[in-house]
Amino acid sequence: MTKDAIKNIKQLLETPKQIVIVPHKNPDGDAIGSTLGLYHYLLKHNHIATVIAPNDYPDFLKWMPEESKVLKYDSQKEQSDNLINNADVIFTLDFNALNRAGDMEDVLATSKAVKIMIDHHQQPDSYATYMYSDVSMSSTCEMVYHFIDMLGNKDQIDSDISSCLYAGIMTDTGSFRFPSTTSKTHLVVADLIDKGANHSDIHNHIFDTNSYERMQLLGCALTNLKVLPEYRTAYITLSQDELNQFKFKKGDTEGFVNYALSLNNIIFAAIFIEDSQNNIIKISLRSKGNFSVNEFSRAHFEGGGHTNAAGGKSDLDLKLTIENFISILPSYKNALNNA
Ligand SMILES: [Mn+2]
Repeated sequence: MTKDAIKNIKQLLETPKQIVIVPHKNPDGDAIGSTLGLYHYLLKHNHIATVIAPNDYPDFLKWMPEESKVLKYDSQKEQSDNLINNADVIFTLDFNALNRAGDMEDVLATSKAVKIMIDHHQQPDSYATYMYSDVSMSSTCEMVYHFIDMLGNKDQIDSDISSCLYAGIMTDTGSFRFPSTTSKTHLVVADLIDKGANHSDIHNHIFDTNSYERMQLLGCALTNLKVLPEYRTAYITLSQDELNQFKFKKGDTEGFVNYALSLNNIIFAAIFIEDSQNNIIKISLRSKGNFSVNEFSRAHFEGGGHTNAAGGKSDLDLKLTIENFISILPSYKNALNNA
């Protein structure tokens, strides 16, 4: 962010404003952590702030301070539209194209509010008045920490803000193991612990809440795991019937794709999850090294994200989606074997 942009934002936030903070659809730990972290910061400056999520998110994120104040656009549309239409400032966090806000896209696009994007995904759109976009960052939560620092208010980061930001950094870095984790990330995290984030409690809240059904669903996913050694690729499928059998709840399949990526000599992993309600196959892609799943997904599965983690979807049925996926791989054989 330029010095001028920071100066303007500082000035803008000097007097109380009506502010809306928006994470992407199907929010993850980084999306909810960053929006709530920023929310707590803005309240300290007497702004009237509301986090509006496009839709609901997994229970393992619902321990965060003031999480119950988050509005869900899909079930609280009227109230949300009012807030958005009357907002002076809208922060969009952890996404960089308005269609990632799902059904909120139109109302966000037509809003006259000053828009501030804070995000670390590749190829940002240009809808925002001010853009803090940095693809080298581990997480949007790490960026919110730097944002508050750039505003000169690092000393105002309290234990509520720290807990939210810590959670997002931890989840988006795969517990500090992805290549995007830098020494700077660790310095930020160290400071958040000093400021009151309880790293052990936060880990328990997020990772040690497995239901028996989720473990059984993981067993099913691992049984369905297929390996294509010639492409250093592994993939998992879950049909709607299988999800139903193990009483699937939002968030249950989080992290499953990483089991495929953890196989010896595998650098490209995918999970294909049938979603009968929306008549699509939801896809998560992961890679190691320089094989870009962002580019792969943009080219073939209407998605995108980061070099090593991306999402996508398919309108074909599960069987045809897999056939399509396998038919694409030969054109990436060199890239996959040289990654
Ligand atoms: Mn993120």
